[in-house]
Amino acid sequence: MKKIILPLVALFLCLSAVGQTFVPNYDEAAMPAFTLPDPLVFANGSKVKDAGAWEKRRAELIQLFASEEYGFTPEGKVKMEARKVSEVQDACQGKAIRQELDLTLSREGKSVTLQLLVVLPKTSHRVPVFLAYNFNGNHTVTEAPGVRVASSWVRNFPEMGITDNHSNESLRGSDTKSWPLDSIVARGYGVVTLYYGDVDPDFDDGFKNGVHPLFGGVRDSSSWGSIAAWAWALSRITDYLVTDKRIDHNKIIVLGHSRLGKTALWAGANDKRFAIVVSNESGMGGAALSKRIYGETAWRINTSFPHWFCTRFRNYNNNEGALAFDQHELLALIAPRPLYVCSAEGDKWSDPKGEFLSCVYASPVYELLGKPGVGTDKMPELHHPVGGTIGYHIRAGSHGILLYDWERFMDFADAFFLKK
Ligand code: GTR
Repeated sequence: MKKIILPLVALFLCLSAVGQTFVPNYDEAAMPAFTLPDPLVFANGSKVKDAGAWEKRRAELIQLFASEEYGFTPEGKVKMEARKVSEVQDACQGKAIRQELDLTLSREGKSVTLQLLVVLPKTSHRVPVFLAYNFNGNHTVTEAPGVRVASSWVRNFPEMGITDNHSNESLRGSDTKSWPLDSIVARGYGVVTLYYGDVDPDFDDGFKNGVHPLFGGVRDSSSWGSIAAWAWALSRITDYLVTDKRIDHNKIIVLGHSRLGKTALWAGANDKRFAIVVSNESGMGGAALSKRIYGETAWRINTSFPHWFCTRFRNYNNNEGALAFDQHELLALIAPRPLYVCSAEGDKWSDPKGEFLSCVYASPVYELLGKPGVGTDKMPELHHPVGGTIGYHIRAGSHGILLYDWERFMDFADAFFLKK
């Protein structure tokens, strides 16, 4: 008997050590009691009564999120150089112009090059664009043979022949389902995308690669993590996009799925040039309320991805109740700009209800600023988008970004961009 028990105990200890025994809570009844902080109350207890006071409270919240969760982004400027690498006039069945660009960011003798893919409908007027990272390289979002294979570090994917952290042709067009470019262009929207690993490779390397080294190596417990770096680069790309006369600078939509949805929200919170912010199934550290302890938790995310947040965020491991803020306040930072949040029924890990409730609790800030929020506190049915200046839908299916989602984002954006 001992012979069996001892190895079992050893296995259990081993698995616990690497966190494999984590059992997510999917039971509303098992959630702890919690009180959400009111976005319209300053840390000192005084109330936010008007738009002017909200700007001050907004600044206070940005400091709080930076210090405790995403980390502070350094203030220094980078030099930026754009170089056109390719251009075709017949993309998307002849309806779009597709360009590849190298955007090189340099500082203190170091540089990082981001490879942008820009797909814009052929038209004589300026177009609205979605700015969104892709997960596996520009060559995965289209089957077009000319688009470069990602050259920076990628996750291994042995089934597809990727074993040395370098991508290759086998992934070309592998994610077109998430990137319905023809349909997007047909509705008059452009897409600007790049591989997020160009900005900061998604593994824990002590912040030695990607854009972090441009700002020196000194770090403390509130220094920026990878999400903040990815968010910062979205703003640098926007510095470039506003120089492109084919793009409507007042209609740049920042969008992201999952970890990149967390990124889009933090980018949208910090940079008011993003006219609309879209979070697709961003979950923990994104749109979902942390204090609900439903699905992914602070401990789980900080353990799986120690490089995403600042190290101070680990203080909330199994201790979400101690957070002085919650993610509805991240959404509120986007007010009064339009914000769209979406969930998938099968993506319980991201806590769909927690994402919806975040919209509900961010709404009073929109209302203070004279805009309707999400307009209901009742979780909508599947495929029944709701909302005013905050839009929300939940669809059937699992974690992912589909044509259905894109169509709803464009319906939402049309409602703001096309109105007189
Ligand atoms: C998961 C992670 C989530 C989400 C997701 C994704 O492993 O736990 O927070 O970000 O990855 O980005 O696909």
